[in-house]
Amino acid sequence: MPRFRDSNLKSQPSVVRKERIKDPKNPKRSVDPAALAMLDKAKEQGIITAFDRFAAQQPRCAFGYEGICCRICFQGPCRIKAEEGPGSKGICGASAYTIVARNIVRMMAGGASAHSDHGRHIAHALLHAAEGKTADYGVKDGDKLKRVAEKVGINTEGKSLNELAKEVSLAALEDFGRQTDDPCRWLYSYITNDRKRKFEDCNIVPTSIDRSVVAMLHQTHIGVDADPVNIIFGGLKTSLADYTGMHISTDLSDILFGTPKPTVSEANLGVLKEDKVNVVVHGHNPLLSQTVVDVAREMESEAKSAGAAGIQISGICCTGNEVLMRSGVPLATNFASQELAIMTGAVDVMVVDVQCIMPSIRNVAECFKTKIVTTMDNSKIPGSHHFAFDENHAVESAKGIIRLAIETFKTRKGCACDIPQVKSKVVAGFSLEAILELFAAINSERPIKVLTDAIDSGELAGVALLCGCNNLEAVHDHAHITIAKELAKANVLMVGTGCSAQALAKAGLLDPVSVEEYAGDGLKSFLQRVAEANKDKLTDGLPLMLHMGSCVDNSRAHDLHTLMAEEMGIDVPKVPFVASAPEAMSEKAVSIGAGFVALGVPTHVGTIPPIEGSKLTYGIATQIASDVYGGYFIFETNPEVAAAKLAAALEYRTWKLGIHRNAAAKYETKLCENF
Ligand code: NFS
Ligand code: SF4
Repeated sequence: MPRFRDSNLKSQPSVVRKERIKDPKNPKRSVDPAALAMLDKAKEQGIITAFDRFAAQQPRCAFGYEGICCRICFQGPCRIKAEEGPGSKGICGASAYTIVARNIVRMMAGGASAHSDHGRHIAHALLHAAEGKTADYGVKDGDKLKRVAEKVGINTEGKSLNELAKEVSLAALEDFGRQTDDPCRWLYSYITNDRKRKFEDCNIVPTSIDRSVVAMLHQTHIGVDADPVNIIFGGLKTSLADYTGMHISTDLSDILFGTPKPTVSEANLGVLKEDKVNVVVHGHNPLLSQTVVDVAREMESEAKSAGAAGIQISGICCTGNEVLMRSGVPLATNFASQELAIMTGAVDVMVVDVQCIMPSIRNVAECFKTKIVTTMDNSKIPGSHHFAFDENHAVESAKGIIRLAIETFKTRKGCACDIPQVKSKVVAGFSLEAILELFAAINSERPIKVLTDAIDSGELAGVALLCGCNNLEAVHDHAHITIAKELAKANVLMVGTGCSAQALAKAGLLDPVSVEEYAGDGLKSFLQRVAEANKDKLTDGLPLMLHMGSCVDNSRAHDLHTLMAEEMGIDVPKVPFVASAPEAMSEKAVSIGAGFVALGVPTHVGTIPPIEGSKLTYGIATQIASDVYGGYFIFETNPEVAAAKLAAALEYRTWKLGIHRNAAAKYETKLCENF
């Protein structure tokens, strides 16, 4: 990690392990007023939630927490129990560094699988739509289809949209199963040439998604790789396969459902309506949620004949982000508080697809009228309803789900609900295309220059991506909100995704009025200037953070980073761009984070992943990563200190770039390539 002006700022957390979890036995650990109200209700009614189960799990096993428990073969679990002697290694002789490295890269393989399988599902839907095999989906955004085709090197001339969609989806599917040694096409179409060289030099170019995951599981089988650097580099290859899968998901979802544009909506449990049929979509895949949203619009009259005032759809987790971005559907809540939405008693159906769905939602639903509907072959919860969802039965299944919700509403009608009257206005929908269009109102030739000029002039301190999950280990939403407020004060332009963006949405930080309260002078003038130039499109102004979408849409943020690098004439690790996952928890977060680091981004994580058990592996994540890729991890559990570290990382890059630019001007040379 580079040295910062304040030498107290390091990549290690400032908080010792014992003090990291505030008040671990107290189940009321949230700063969201709606969640707190529901936690009180849960206590009164004796309903157990994730907040209680977190307290029950304390204290956690130190071996697992530090990553030095190995369960890769069943001679174990082996734990590293001593500094030396037989207890200092696993039965097979694996050292702490091998065990920690193997564990963490297997998490990357899990994350890459989840994102990519989602992308594959969408690629199949696009292919079948293009071949006329399903009537339920079709190309909605032909312009995006052409842009993507051109970007990945497919000739568009003289081809119909369906011909092109078929070619693009087949090319995407090839990235999953290519057997030659050519690189993943989506990865190589979007990164800089300098990054390609770097990845080739380090031998971490994935040739296909499936192959890189299989290779990773092989490499970490008992008795294969013991070298932590080689294992972690294998993990980085998998994380670049993850990036490939995420980009495919974003691109093909935009083609099928439209590229997001700024939209006004609301967030938090107050969006649920007692007198309406409430359908909550939860999970990740827009194939399901977008169809439910579209079908619900056509079924309003059925709901009204059942005595409801209409149908209210709202979202949780990333599928919620997908439909917010494209259709302005309000957000109910984010990951940690998913059970609490059911606690309102107002949810008729919670329909789930894949990932981040707590199985406990079914237990909470039992205490109310709520029905849980699962939809995917690979994601079922015992005791819930299942509507098999595939491309050929999408509309039919969505209709069945809405009808079940209407029937449930009939039995719920008249029962008391407890909907906390808490909600905030939200302006979201900032795809990269939407952001560039806003900038184009100021500089139509080179829109991205509006941003890089603002950094060069010192108006903005840089760009930060806020992303990632909730983790019950943290006080729900607190770190997301605190870091956002601190970075806003420091004039950092923020973009966001995932449950992080949802935390800010609920807290009112995606309401443009928050700019006046929290933004520093530079950020304020930048946002106001861009909003002013786009008065016709942005009737409500710009919010403090630009919501770019779900977690797969971190690919949009990477593209912004790459565009900045190209405009500034430098490679990505020199751009003042940082990322933060203040409350990360999932395997997907591990693979996204590792990908960010390989793409040259200083990446803060506010909840410590299980790697502290090996100083060597920890050093690879923080120090060696920085030396090789220019990106590195910053671990910090205190959000104020984390914001200071992120601001310092930006300052360091701007300072260094300034020095090299001055030197280049003074000596009339080109900008040095290797700083
Ligand atoms: Ni991302 Fe989205 Fe949320 Fe974390 Fe889960 S919903 S894909 S993994 S918890 S941000
Ligand atoms: Fe133990 Fe080695 Fe088996 Fe891991 S792989 S459980 S360290 S014997």
